[in-house]
Amino acid sequence: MSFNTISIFGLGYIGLPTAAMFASKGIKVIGVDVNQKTVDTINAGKIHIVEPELDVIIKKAVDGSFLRATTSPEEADAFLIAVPTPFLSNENQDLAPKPDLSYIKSAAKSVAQVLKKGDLVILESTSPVGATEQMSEWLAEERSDLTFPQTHGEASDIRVAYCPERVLPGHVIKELVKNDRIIGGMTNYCSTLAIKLYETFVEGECIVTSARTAEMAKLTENSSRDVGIAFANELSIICDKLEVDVWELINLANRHPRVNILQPGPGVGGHCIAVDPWFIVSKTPEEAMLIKTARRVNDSKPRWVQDKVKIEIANFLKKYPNKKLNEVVIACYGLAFKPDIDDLRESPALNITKDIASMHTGQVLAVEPNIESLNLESFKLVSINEAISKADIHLMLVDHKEFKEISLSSDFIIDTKGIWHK
Ligand code: SAJ
Repeated sequence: MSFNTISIFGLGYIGLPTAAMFASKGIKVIGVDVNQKTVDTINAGKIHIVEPELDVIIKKAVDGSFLRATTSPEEADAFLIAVPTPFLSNENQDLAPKPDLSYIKSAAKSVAQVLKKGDLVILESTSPVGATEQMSEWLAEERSDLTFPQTHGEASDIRVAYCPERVLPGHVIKELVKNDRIIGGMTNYCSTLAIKLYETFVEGECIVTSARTAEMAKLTENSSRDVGIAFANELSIICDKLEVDVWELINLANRHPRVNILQPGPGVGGHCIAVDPWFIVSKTPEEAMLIKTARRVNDSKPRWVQDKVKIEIANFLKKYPNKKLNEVVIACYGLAFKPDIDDLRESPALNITKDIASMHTGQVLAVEPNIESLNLESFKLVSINEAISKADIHLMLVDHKEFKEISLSSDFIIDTKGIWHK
């Protein structure tokens, strides 16, 4: 079977670069998105997200008529679903937030309208275990005239697989091509077809497993990182209490040949690592004790940083008794969710800065070299030099490369990333 036309549902951070990669290989790609503005932007040969190299590839693909975006489904030989899977926050704080599969459901219903015998449907969205089987059920509910792997195995009309993306924001184009790809077909033939599809542009190895294992693999990768970061964050809090330099400690411990501790910070942000572990916890709340605790540890770190700021304000006023509280200027360095990007989604640094601005009666300055302007009134976006010269208290939140050059002589520094420590 050959794939002449591929349709990708969800033209966001994963769907759009994936569409670009297929189109760059001369395959006809139809991108489907519910957002008309996104569709119009892409059809104009432009992009609505920030990702290095992507703009050039999309322009070429659209100019060459290999990529076209639309809001309604069209026939294709393979369908890739890359829609968001957010979680629904639980009113009961003790319970894990539940994944929201409604975007997958509506994409599946949309795909079902144009499915024909022999088509391949791949779910790429990060999903709880069992979501691919559920998606296949939703397809079957809509199309009783076709057969699906859950009832007809290898003989089914439609092939279904789960193939998670594992690319790092900021390096998406390179990683889409070079990373190994997990291929979780609902049957062996589903996997064979999925490999054939990805081999169009993937240079990494395509490794076959079941759909459920592929789903769990994606969640495991991000949960493993979350647990690792939680360990580092917990160490940073313990070390602060014991007056041990956590950065020196981690460097020393990491000299052991079998120890590799990650870096502490102000908390875990972004739309993957802070979310995906909950997909495991919500399915197995009794068993996933470590994963749940790691989430709680990382989620509690921003509050700890704010408490540190309060202590530092008190120390400052003790040293300068003539100053009033509302005269104390605080500078926050970095707003993005990680270094050297402009992405503010689920950013602990942004949330900490906002919270400090709402708690503190004095001026709060923020420095974010990757962002030119911000529509927020509670704090002022300033240059590095202005922050250094005006602030009384300096709070390092994101280790952007620009901040590593800074040399501060102040006694009032809170360095959550360890780049200014002596
Ligand atoms: N962080 C730390 N300490 C560290 C490493 C990271 O505090 O030692 C923080 C970062 O500052 C950030 C958060 O963790 O706030 C997440 O950053 P990240 O670089 O670890 O991960 P993401 O969210 O940009 O991308 C992850 C990647 N997953 C893994 O590395 C296992 C990526 O490969 C996935 O494709 C992506 O999630 C995804 O889409 O799931």
